[in-house]
Amino acid sequence: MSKAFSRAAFARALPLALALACFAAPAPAAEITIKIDNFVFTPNDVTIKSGDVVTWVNVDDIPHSIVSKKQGAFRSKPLDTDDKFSFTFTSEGTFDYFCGLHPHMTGKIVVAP
Ligand SMILES: [Cu+2]
Repeated sequence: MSKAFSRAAFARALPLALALACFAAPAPAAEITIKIDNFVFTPNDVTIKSGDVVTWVNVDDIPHSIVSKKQGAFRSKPLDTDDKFSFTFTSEGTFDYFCGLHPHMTGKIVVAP
């Protein structure tokens, strides 16, 4: 392959490479919904990516809350029926949480790179 040919091929391929690079850009943040019903967080154990948003929705007929075991990571106020609480996870790791009103209710968010 001559230098001239490869340069021309490179020039032709460049727009395609740029287009692919755009597709390779970080995916938009996903939004994950966790339902609270009958004293259970569903899904209970979720793996997400850094930047994703988790929204808890209380569809139970009594109040619940979301409290991170890791002090201060996140904490909702008590959620009445149909109330929501959202948190954007920006650091990797495992975040165990529980209901502040019923501590036996637990769940886990794993934030992968
Ligand atoms: Cu609760």
